Amino acid sequence: MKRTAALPSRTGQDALVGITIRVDRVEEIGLGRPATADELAALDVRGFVVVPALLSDAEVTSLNTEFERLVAEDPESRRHELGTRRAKGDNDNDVFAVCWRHRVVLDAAVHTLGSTFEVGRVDLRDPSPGHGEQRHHPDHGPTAVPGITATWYLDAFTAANGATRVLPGTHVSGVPWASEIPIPGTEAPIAGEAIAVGPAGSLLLRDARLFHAGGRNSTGGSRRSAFVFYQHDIPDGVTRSA
Ligand SMILES: O=C(O)CCC(=O)C(=O)O
Repeated sequence: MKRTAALPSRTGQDALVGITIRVDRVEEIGLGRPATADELAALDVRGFVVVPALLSDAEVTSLNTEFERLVAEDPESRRHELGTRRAKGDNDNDVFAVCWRHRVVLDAAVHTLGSTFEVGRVDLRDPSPGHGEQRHHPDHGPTAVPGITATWYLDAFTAANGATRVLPGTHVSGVPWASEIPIPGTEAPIAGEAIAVGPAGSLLLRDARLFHAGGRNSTGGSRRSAFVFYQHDIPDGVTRSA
């Protein structure tokens, strides 16, 4: 299902997948401050940037309340990925508006994708204690396509709780292994790897071609996040996980 409705209301209608956004509506629908030139340059050069504490404490609290509600209501929430809690939020849920309509993210999407692109639903993920490590992967299928992934930190992301691991520059260079082949040492740092730490409310902006992996949550607490994908054409019903 494709929609061209950037400001849906909460109506209980079908889930919105692949909402089309045009550049001339970004100013109107955008929430918060614009992206800076330095943030967009980091995205170009390294393939990612962490913007610390972009959300207020109140926004993080509301998002976590919604996170817990959706996970509790979804009987499949623990079956999508072993050792994680996962669920999806709808774009017409007002609480999630800040995740997919934040101006920093929309500016990054325009920067990478041009004048028209789509945004997907809001994915929620929380690796349980002792779980969460993934293989490095990009956020596209077998064929590399441009995109932006926005990860919102709903808890502080630390090296101990499995903050996202990224391989800077691999959005351009690729990696010497194929994306679906398990690599040795997934839990050990790989040369050149960066760990995208930040306080709750931070944003990790990634070029979707960047190789990255969720880390293992070695603490007893949660490591909740909400992420949103922007591409020219988001396949309906797509499930992305390593
Ligand atoms: O949660 C993370 O740090 C990364 C998650 C991810 O890349 C995925 O589930 O595909």
